Amino acid sequence: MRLLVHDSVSPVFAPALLVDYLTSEGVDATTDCHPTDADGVVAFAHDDALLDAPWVHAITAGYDDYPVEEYHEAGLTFTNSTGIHGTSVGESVVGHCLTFARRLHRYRDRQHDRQWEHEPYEAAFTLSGERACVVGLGTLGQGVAVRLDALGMDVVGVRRTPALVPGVSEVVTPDDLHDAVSDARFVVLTVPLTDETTGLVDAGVFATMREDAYLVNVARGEVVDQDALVTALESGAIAGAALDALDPEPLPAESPLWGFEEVLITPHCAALTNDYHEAVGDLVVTNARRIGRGADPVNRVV
Ligand code: NDP
Ligand code: 7N6
Repeated sequence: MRLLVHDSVSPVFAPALLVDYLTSEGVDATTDCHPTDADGVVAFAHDDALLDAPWVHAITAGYDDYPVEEYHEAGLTFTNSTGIHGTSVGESVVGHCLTFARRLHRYRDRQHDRQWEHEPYEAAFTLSGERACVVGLGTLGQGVAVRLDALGMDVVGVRRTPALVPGVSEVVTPDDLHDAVSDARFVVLTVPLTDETTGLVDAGVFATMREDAYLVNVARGEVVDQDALVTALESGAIAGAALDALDPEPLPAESPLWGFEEVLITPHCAALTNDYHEAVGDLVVTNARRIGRGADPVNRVV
């Protein structure tokens, strides 16, 4: 079994890091062959040459940018990296919520002006006792839920299968999204981008949210109606937003979202961490071995 680590992974980690890790685990890997000559390709983005490979592994959980139907028709095996982001994204979301509650973003803004000044007395709050609504309760959602619960928050969740998961006190289905967000201080988006979730958070949802509520989007930009978000922020329908996923990416310089004091924009980095290549590598090794012995790979999409 010989694997190609595709150059598209470069924005996330140096391809050689994964080649070295796979080699150390006894899997033959290179950055330098054509997909046709490899038994599998590890990629961050699709290109048509991947259609010539028997197996493509996405280093991401989201695969909304991949032509899954074409892969299916081409008869290739396609696997993703769901399962590895609970800790990194969970900690990032805790950071977003704490930043707003403890006003850290405003102090950091003022630091650049060497300004020693308190926030208004009413502005600071504690997460403990506040409610979060987490939309999507897979790896990301559960990673978020257990951490916010540990900070004393009441966490409710939304998913299509209304089964409870650790850290969550109540789960409802998407039909009850409005009810679920209506009394939450934080609404956290951790769903995949699908036909059902495109534009899920729209003007109606913002109208239902509390005026002191924050949206946290670590899913995909398209899950939110971004024009409606700008309107909601301008009108004070919600208090603010932490946005790690935007539409489009990078967010254009002229977007009004850059300018709000209560908006925290991060460049799709909530999952980035210095052992990301190892977490992906472990999945790739597992699947290389499984495929090698004719077993079904884990995290199979098609
Ligand atoms: P999982 O497949 O583990 O979880 C997805 C969850 O969403 C499940 O609980 C599923 O439950 C729920 N879900 C699916 N459709 C709907 C719907 N229409 N309404 C409500 N809930 C729904 O995926 P991950 O947690 O690993 O990743 C989720 C997404 O997060 C990725 O697809 C990706 O887009 C994004 N992501 C972003 C990262 C970042 O860096 N910002 C990092 C990693 C992922 P059920 O089936 O019961 O509905
Ligand atoms: C860069 C982010 C995912 O879907 O969006 C994330 O896994 C990946 C590592």
